[in-house]
Formats: sequence, structure tokens, C-alpha cells
Amino acid sequence: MLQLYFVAGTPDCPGGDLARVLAEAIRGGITAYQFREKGPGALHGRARFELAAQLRELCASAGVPFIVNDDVELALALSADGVHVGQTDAPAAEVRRRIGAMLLGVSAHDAGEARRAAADGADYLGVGPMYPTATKLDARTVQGPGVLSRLRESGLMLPIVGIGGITAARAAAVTGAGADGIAVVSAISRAADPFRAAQQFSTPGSLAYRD
Ligand code: TZP
Ligand code: MG
Repeated sequence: MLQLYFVAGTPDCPGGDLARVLAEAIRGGITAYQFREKGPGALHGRARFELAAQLRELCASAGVPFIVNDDVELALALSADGVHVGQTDAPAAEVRRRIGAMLLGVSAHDAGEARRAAADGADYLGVGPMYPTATKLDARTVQGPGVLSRLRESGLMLPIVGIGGITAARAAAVTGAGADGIAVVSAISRAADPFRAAQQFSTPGSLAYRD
């Protein structure tokens, strides 16, 4: 499910039409979706909840896991498939206790954070930014795919998605360095044709999967 993980909110989509973009991305072959509604132009309150419910439904009918960024209450209310938290969000161990068997993803930047996330019950890690990104304004320093090789060399076995500035041309470098999949925002959300953009990542041969 981590092979092609699409992450997006309203502000990531031209015209704010996230439902259309997600439907196209699903048709193009994404394997998971994260609802990350934040930043300038993000929806709040009832509008945010209703959009999330609509997207949850879209994912459910396509069999695509629906993961909520940093909002346990929303994830529980929508019976989401998982929650993703960063290092400055609620502690992963506490989130694990609240969500039970739901998937838990944690952003990690080095071996220390990765080990702690694993001990706290993470099912997978998001590691980045792999490349420069204009999507996350407070993104850390670019790490490059080399950080993935270092995490694997340190013995880390948890599934990992690389994130940050990943394009179809860069995907193989990320999976080749030790990621199980890639997470992308703008390469799909801002593409003129999100269906084709997703398809370019998901077409066999376009990603160098590890065995
Ligand atoms: N976390 C690290 S980089 C990033 C997040 C959420 C944004 C990635 O966006 P893009 O458009 O794929 O570079
Ligand atoms: Mg967060």
C-alpha cells in the first residue's frame, strides 16, 4: 500500500478541486491517500469534515487506504484506515493507544527518531525531504535518498516512504536507496492531468522496487 502514496489537501490542488484530483489519482493507480488539509486556503470546521467524509468514501469504494494527517478525532469519526503524525504532533505512543489497530505512520528524519517511532508502534515511516520541495513551507533540510541507505544500514526494518520533491524521474533513486514506496503531493496534485501523472509513477517499470 505504500508504493504510490498520494498526500494532498485543498491548497495543493489548482482551483481547490481535491475530490476531482483524488478521483483521477485513484484511476491512475495510487495505492494509498493521506488527507493533509493544512496551510493557507485550507478548509476548517464543517466544510473540512464534509470534504474528508467525501474523500473517505471515494477511497473506500476504490479499496484505497485513507489516512488522516495529524487528527485522531477525524480519523476515528470517519473510520479511517490510519493516522500520520509528525515529530511535533501528538506523541506517536499516545496516538497508537487512541487508534488501536489502525495504521500509524510517523515522520522521521534520522535513526534516533526512526527507532523511537518503531518502539512507539509505528507501522511505517515517512522520511524526507528527499529533494527540494515548495509544498511544505517548514520542511527540514533536504536529506537526499542517502538517508534511506543509512537507516537501512542501521538495521531499521520498518516500511518507509520517501517524501519531498519526488517526480517520476526521481522515484527509482528513492526506492533503490531503501524506501518501500514514495509519497508525493505536487507531482500529482498540480499536474495538468493527475490521472496520467499517477499512471507515470504506477506503470510497471517506472519504479525500481526492492524484492
Ligand atoms: N513532508 C516532507 S516534504 C513534504 C511533506 C509533507 C511535502 C512534499 O510535497 P511535494 O510536492 O511532493 O514535494
Ligand atoms: Mg503533522
